[in-house]
Amino acid sequence: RSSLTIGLIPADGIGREVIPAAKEAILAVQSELPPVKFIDLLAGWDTFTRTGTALPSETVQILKDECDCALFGSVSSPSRKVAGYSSPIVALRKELDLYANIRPVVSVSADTTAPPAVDLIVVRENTECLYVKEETLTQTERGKEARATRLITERASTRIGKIAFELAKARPRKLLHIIHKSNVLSVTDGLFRESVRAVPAASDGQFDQVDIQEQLVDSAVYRLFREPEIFDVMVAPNLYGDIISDAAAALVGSLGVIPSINAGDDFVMGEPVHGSAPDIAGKGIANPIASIRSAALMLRHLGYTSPADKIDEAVNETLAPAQVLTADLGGKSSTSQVTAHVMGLLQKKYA
Ligand code: NAD
Ligand code: K
Ligand code: MN
Repeated sequence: RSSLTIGLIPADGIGREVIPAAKEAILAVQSELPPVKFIDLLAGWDTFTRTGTALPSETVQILKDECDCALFGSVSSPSRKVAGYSSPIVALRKELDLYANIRPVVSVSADTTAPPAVDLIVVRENTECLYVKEETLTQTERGKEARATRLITERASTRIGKIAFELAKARPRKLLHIIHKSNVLSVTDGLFRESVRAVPAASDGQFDQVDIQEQLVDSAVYRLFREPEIFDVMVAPNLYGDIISDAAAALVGSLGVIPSINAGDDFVMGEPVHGSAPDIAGKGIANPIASIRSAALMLRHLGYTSPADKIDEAVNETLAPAQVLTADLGGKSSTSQVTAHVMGLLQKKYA
């Protein structure tokens, strides 16, 4: 790659406060990257209220034609149905075929010699399940009736399964839990489970060392809270993966530290797992760590391992001493103070 063009889509709420921190992190490691260019792009609720669309076609076109990757903040989607509005993040995942949502959740402690208490990756299928958003409302004799389509395909389950096996294979414990509810949903979740289970047999022994386990989604959450150390890589259909990763975030202190990438075969988009946090938006106190880590995860996915490692180290050197933290982690520092602290540590690594 002779250059690296990164689309920046802060979108709404705290997305606008934390995506600048991710940009700063990339600028701080740019000596190890090809020449970097950023393109600011619009999407979100605010864009919808001003232009009538939450995802302007120009944004999609520039991402496809000019960008190597992107960073997305968070969108404020209303809980009620609003005519003409549709979540841009769900649309982008489909539009760019970003079929894998990879969400590492790792605890950081002051004792750097002890293994982390929580060290897992949630691998969430990112294009189907209930997120196909085919919902209908009908008026019946007995009142209103709402239905939703839950789509599970062999193709999408197999390709997310492959990603999960590859991640598991590269980790020391090589353990994969398939999360499902096929005791009840034997057709849909049954297909997900079988498709993931069929991956090793079709992969020429590549995944022979991976230990395959299963856990029903409800007891998976229970076990996650009681004994998080049993999990290594967890692969799940879209909705379960969304819920499990927020639950796992609580185990390591805050949603404000959990990064993700939305990855496809040709494109990757970093994104903090959290939403637009209207309760704290505009106050300058949002935790920028999830976005900074998302930048690192995106660079790692693109093969830039050394700068990604340096960003992650600077984040860990900030979290472990627990002196410069935002309020969600019990601290008193602002978004800009935490960002400046991480950047200071990063600068030292390049001095
Ligand atoms: P949320 O993630 O925005 O917030 C949940 C809680 O975590 C809040 O108390 C919030 O203050 C806190 N929090 C989240 N990120 C934080 C950070 N970086 N620093 C400190 N505290 C943080 O979830 P929600 O309240 O359920 O949703 C709010 C809005 O965000 C909704 O409109 C929802 O649709 C949207 N949302 C968007 C995405 C996305 O863009 N992919 C994801 C989830 C929710
Ligand atoms: K987000
Ligand atoms: Mn979520």
